[in-house]
Amino acid sequence: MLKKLLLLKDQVEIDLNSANTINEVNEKKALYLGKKSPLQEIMATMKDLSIEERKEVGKAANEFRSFVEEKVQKRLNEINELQIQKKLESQAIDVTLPGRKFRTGSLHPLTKLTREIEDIFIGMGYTVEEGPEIEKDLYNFEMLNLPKGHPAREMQDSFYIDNNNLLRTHTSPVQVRTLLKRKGEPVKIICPGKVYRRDNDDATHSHQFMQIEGLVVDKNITMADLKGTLSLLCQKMFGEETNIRFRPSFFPFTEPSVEVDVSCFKCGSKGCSLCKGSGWIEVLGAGMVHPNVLRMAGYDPKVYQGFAFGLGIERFSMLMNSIDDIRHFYTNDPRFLRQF
Ligand code: 2NM
Repeated sequence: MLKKLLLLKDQVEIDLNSANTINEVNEKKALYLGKKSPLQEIMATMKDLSIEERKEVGKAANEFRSFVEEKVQKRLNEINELQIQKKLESQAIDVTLPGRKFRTGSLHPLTKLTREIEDIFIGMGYTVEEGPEIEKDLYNFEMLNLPKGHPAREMQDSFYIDNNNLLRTHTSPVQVRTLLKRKGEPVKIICPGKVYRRDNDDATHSHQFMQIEGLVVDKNITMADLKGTLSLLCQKMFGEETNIRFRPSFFPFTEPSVEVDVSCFKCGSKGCSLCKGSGWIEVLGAGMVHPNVLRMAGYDPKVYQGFAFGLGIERFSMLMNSIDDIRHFYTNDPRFLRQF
């Protein structure tokens, strides 16, 4: 009987090592220590043995039980260890993999150009003024020398809200508001912002676009100041070599009024498709502030003079970046926006 137990020990180890789950280990344990195990069989025969034999067999049986329990615990520890190992492997992070790209938004190209132009004028001592997009007819037209019924209003078809209010057609009303606020003191401002004109949208027209207008009012302001200012702006925008020229024009709020051309930066004024062979490209409107505008805003035109100008931000950006359709700015395709 004792020999039988010794032989079983080898079998215990082999059996437990082939058990791969906690359940399997417990099954094997029951096989060797449970009710129908050889150990219990041996214990059942104890009552028929002598005291001497009983001692011996009892000792051997206890040893065997301890042996099995020790091996069971050892195998359970191994299985536990293996499970932890497996879990760690399945949850492993490969720190050498490339990270996920984090896409950030960016400023709209029109916002960027607006700020660039603002910076140029801030550098010349201008301040930036803003105002409402819904305007009084009074500020948008009347105080700019465009009384109700004036034929020049037709240059700017408008979106009216009622008889006295409309979506502003230019940012000039902001300048009128500023003149009224400054009450006869000198003014040196630019006014960027969105403006609205009833128009049929196409590659070069939009019913809603962005503008920057500038205004300087002080004593002894002449057209030479205007030309020097715009010359500097255009050199910063289109390159140091850029020349500008004035052509006579008409705006109701300026007298005299001019269209401003820049020498063609694409061909160096030799003549190309961009400048239509002329060597010049029209980029701005400008003029000396009309005495009526000054007077209505509370400035004596005998004492104060002023110059003003206006530019379309989309048109500037299209020229600078060879953009063929103004609608690219509004459809916001990331492939377009990413280029800025
Ligand atoms: C332009 C062209 C010429 C202009 C005039 C004024 C004001 F308020 F002083 F009368 N603001 N802006 C002006 C003059 C705007 O844009 C093409």
